[in-house]
Amino acid sequence: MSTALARDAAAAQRGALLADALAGLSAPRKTLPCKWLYDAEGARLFEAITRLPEYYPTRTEMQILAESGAEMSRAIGPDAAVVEFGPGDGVKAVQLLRALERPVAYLPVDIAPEWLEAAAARVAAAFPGLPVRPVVADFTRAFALAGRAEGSATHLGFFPGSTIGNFTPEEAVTFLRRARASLGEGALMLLGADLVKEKSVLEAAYDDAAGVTAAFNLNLLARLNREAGADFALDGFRHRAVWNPAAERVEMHLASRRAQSVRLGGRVFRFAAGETIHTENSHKYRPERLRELAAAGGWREKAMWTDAAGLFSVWLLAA
Ligand code: AVJ
Repeated sequence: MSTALARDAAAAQRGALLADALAGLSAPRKTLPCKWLYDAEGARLFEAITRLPEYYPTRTEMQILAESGAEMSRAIGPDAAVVEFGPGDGVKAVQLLRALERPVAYLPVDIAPEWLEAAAARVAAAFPGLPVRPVVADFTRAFALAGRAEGSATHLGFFPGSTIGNFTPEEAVTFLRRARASLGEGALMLLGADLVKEKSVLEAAYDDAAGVTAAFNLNLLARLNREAGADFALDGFRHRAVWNPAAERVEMHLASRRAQSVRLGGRVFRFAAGETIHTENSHKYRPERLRELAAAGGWREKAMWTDAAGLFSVWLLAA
């Protein structure tokens, strides 16, 4: 991407960050959208999370992709164009593309151009002849895939990592509907979803002993200071991760250690001691709930794979 385009994209992102922060901190229960956790520092910290002993999702999903890749490939068929939502570092895409028969293109979709470039570069290096077409778009909103890959038998959506869990179930249905519409006729979707399990395992995965997840969560405030001119005292908040059994989700919060006020965008936001900013939901699914969700989004189950311990699931859905 040219530097001018990158600069425009960065300015637009800062504007959107400020608008979201003003709206979220004005709400009766303060909240910030979790997509803003991923600036360069957040991405680096998330990468470190995926290697923590407590954080089982990444390695479990990679293991499922490795062990069942051949079966997935047979179910998907040849000549697929892979459209990945939130590609991260592109490692999972490489794993998937290796398993597929004659993939025809790779289209990573993300709001952060710098992330797209990392994923695109990794995939291009691993598959020199493969057309790689990054799409800068916020897939949490309505988006279009301008000019779908030509000559492909199938557009295969790829949404790994249980990122679907960061949506509320209603938002997840909306995302699935939109993805179905943009992927078009005969589309498939390979979807990773974390499964409901014991509270202690879930809470440890989001509140690790080394404090990496705490640093990841607190970086959101540091980012608001850096990019939106806020004046959060970083030692004034602490990380909390709690399993909400009614909503079947792990919630991340930043809890104010004391009564304090924070300036942002010309406004002052007051915090009571113990008051929290809700920064992320990570919904966990039971297979029957996931099936319902997929159906509401216009998809039916073709196959499902899980690990021996039943920690994580990978679904092949058909439009
Ligand atoms: C973005 C879905 C992969 O919710 O598990 C990890 C983000 N947050 N630890 C998740 C996250 C805290 C993660 N995913």
